[in-house]
Amino acid sequence: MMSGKLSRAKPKPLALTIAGSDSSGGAGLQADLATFSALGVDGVSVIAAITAQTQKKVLGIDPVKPAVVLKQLEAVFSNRKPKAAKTGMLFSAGVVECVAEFFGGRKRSLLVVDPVMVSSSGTELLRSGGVRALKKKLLPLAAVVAPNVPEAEDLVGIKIREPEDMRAAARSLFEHYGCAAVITGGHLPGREVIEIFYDGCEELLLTAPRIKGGPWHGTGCRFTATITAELAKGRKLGQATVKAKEHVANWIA
Ligand code: PXL
Repeated sequence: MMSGKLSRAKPKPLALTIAGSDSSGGAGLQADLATFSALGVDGVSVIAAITAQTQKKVLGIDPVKPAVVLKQLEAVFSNRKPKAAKTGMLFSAGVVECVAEFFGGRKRSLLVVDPVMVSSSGTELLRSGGVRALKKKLLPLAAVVAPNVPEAEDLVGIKIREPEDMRAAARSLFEHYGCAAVITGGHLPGREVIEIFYDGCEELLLTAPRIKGGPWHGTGCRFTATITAELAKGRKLGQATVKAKEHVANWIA
């Protein structure tokens, strides 16, 4: 007979990704869940679009109906609640609106918005109506938005040529939408890759040497998935962003 107290392992924090499936496994939902797992965080997922792709090319995209996205969200939240969530490829205005309505009706969640618009191979992953819905409905609910340079140009409406422009874009996103912003600078030329974080109080400039051989499929997803995982663990946004930069550099290396 056993005696004494049973010691229960503390459950890991839980994080949610709402994103597109990437059949190549390099980006999207698969990259997000792999990142959560690598960082010691349990993951749950909502499939917002289905892509057929190789590492080099998107061969096809199938949308997922907003009602199906909503059902998955309800199923996830009927169980253990995620401590933080991220959005990735949402593809249609209908799905963006459905996600925004779902989170708008809950008390402010830790929501990381990766405004995925175009794949690294150049395919559109968010329709133009989706960009409008993202700006109007989803960004005002976000804790942080993390665009790359072309996405930030689209969201803010300025041309980004140098780190000073990234700073201006981060400030503009904060002023327009009330959320923190991280602009990832991998698209700008230079031997260093720079990220700028701004949350209304703190500004961080993060740099790391560029690793030759890019563009790297899935770095944006892994960057924002790390921020989400670290938020789920209870880390503050600025520190979660520092961790994300480290994690992605290690992953590429
Ligand atoms: O890296 C952006 C991204 C996000 N989500 C999915 C993708 C990609 C890039 O290809 O396929 C599903």
